[in-house]
Amino acid sequence: MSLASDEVTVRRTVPPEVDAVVVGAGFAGLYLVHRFRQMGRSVIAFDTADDVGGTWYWNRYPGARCDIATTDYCFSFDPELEREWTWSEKYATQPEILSYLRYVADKHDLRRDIRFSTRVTSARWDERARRWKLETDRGDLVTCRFYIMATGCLSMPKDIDIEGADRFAGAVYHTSRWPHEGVDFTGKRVAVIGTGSSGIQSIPLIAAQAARLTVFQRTPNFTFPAHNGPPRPETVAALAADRDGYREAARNSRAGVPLDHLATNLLGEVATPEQRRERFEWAWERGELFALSAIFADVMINPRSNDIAAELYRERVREIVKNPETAESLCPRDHYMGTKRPCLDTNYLATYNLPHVRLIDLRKHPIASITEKGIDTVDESLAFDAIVYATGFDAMTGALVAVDVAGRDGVTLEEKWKDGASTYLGLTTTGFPNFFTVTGPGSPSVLCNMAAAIEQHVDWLTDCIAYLDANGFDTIEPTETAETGWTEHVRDCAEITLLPTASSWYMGANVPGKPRMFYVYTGGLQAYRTACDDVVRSGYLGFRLDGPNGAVCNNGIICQLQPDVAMLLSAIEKLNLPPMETMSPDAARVFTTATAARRPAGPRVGAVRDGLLPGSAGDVRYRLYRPEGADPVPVIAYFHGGGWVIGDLDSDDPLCRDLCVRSGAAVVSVDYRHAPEHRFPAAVDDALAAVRWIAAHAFELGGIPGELVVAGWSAGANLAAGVCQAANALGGPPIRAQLLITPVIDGDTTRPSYQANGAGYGLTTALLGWLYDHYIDRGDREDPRFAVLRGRLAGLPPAVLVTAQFDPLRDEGEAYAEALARAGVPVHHIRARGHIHTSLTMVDVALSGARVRAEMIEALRGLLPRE
Ligand code: N01
Repeated sequence: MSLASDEVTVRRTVPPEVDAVVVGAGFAGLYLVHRFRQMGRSVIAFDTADDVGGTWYWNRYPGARCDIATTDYCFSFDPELEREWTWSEKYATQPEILSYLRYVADKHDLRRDIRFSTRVTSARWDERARRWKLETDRGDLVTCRFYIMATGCLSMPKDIDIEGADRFAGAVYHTSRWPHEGVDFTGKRVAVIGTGSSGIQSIPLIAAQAARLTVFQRTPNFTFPAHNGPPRPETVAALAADRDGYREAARNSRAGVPLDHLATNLLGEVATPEQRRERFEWAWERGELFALSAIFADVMINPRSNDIAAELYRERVREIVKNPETAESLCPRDHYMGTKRPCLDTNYLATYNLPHVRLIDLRKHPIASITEKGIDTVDESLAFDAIVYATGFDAMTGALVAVDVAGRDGVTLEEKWKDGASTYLGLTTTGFPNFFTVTGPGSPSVLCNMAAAIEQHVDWLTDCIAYLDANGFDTIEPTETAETGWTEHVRDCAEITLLPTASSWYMGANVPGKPRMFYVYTGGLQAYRTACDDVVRSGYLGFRLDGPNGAVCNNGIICQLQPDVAMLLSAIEKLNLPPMETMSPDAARVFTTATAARRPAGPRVGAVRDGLLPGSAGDVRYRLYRPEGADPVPVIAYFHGGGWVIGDLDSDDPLCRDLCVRSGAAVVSVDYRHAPEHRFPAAVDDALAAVRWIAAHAFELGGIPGELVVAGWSAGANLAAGVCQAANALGGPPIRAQLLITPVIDGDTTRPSYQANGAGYGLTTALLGWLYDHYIDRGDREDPRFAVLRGRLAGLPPAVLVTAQFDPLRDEGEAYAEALARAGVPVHHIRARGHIHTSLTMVDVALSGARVRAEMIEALRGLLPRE
């Protein structure tokens, strides 16, 4: 009998009331018990296992190891523990990690407050008592103020969903429920189903014993050699030199491991073939998951860049695996590299060169049924002595909803999350007061070093509890507003990456019927930590704190900017550039041109041609973008932004390409005369002249006569709106639709958005004032050719109008959308959440803008003739 079992026998009393109940005795549960004790709070933890360890208690299959270097994948809260414990390998084995967790439990005498072999079966919030009431499968009844689920992200095995699975008469194993005494496969015919991390780690070791090993693979995975061995010397040295500094750097890194300095600026498509190979070799040799996502700067966001890296990977598979058919089957093609959890392995691919190992590609030879003797594919019957299921988990939510947790009004977590999990910070959820999930859905968890993520969560939630007590509050619960905002932010972060494109367990796609969403926060640990700290600094923003002296609620949303826009703004702020309004117009133009020259070029279009068209006082330049193909297409006359002072055909070139590709229309970008050399109404007159000319020459431009859209961004949208009004008043040319992207509408700087968004979001109120002054006399500012809101709106062409949440011009755009609708003009108004004035047009820079442009073009298509 183990030490742990002795403890179970001796200490099976459960106090009826405690401050906190914790479910789980893995990394998170252990640290929680420790922290609560330190705070002088009573705590009891439950675990179904008969010892500590959590995931490392259960996952004992051969080859089970961590895939984050163990020098990082460990606690940092106890410096003494750090000095006492030495890891033997870069990636320690499951037994070593389990020994470590046992050591931690012993050192801090944690088992005293843990009840093993006990399942919490139900947890109900009692609103009157303001307490949670819990029951266990051993008949315990416990009341507590705080209920914390530290159940892990990957602890609930997925049901075996293969026909006939219960018929097999031989031995059956699941990697996540491996017998403690181990399994000897010597002389056995073994089947392994599943090639995720568990399969890939165990297959080489099972092959080393088995007489015959057959691997059933549905999806090939990307797997890189772990190059395991002693801990990395530079990490050991860095820890020895400055342990605190190293751990602090880890806490403030993206992945919870201080490796951010290894990231590259090299883009996959820009890299030369030699550079691509060099980066791939670096990742292959580095033996670190982090390296995969750092092969190219854009490998996780740009499909073409990812394809380049993936093809190099496939080449490597073909080099290693001798049988060409097997090699092809092992080449992943149905998902981008890194979008399903990639693996670190030891001799995985080479295992398929062994004569007694065979791969069955289930895409070509699906399983028909499991039989009493083995497995029937559609082509053959195979007999086995043992089947090993490495088929994965109901990840992220499975263990949470497995307990019957009912919050306020008896609503269960399962009911609340039936259409998808929603949390505030991955830590709390509305309707469930005083309830916390450690590494819950919507937190960085499995996309970073879990140990670092767990410590951050436990520190945050225990600090929060200390705050409640110190300030006389009984309960804490997030608001709907905060939770919705966070859920949107989690989705926004995921959507700028390729991650949601795969049918992965990150998406819940491996469990039939599970709502599909991206369950993990992809913004990184550092950004997440900042958000959590900002919530506290803002008086627990988005939480309602309740106590005998009343409730306090600073309702609101944390992280409202689109994540990439926030990054851009912070990068720009660091450049400490002079404000444009302190420059001369010429200097501002030079500056804009220099900035534009360094941007990504935008998508390829069928053809681009520059030309001249007659403006109202001489020729103006235009640039024609044609989609692929020779058929006549609708035409978009486009006016660039730049406040009538800066900007030109080049400044909006990537946007015009994007519009052309997305819409399938020809885009004619027009360069009108600029202020202050040519003040109002020179630009308006040029714009109208240009649209007349474009309408009259539609056929030569490859357009369909009469199918004309007038579009613009910012000041260009002001011109576009003015042209539509002029054409309406003059009886032509006919305009099918107008597309106004974050337009200037009347320049009324008294509107609230000029104050709220006037500084810190790129375009400033000060710069707008400078632009208006260069463009137009104060006495002319009510002229409807500038203040288009004052123009005649009835009869205008249908409009697609885009406003951005953090744009000083937002409110005038809103006002125009409303006014158009009131005047009977069909309006599709897109409110670009989390965007700034410039972000929608920053093609391939602010990636989140692509979604808005897609919506914009979709709306426009609805107004154009069908092909
Ligand atoms: O599970 P998985 P896992 N018929 O879901 C296949 C962590 N972990 O236990 O991809 C046939 O990744 C399934 O196929 P498909 C790590 O985060 C870490 O391996 O759905 N096949 C897939 O190949 C990891 O990502 C370590 O088409 C079926 C496999 O089974 C996570 O845990 C070690 C099937 C399941 O792969 C989960 O890993 C181990 C069916 N009916 C795990 N159903 C470390 O290194 C499923 N599959 C730290």
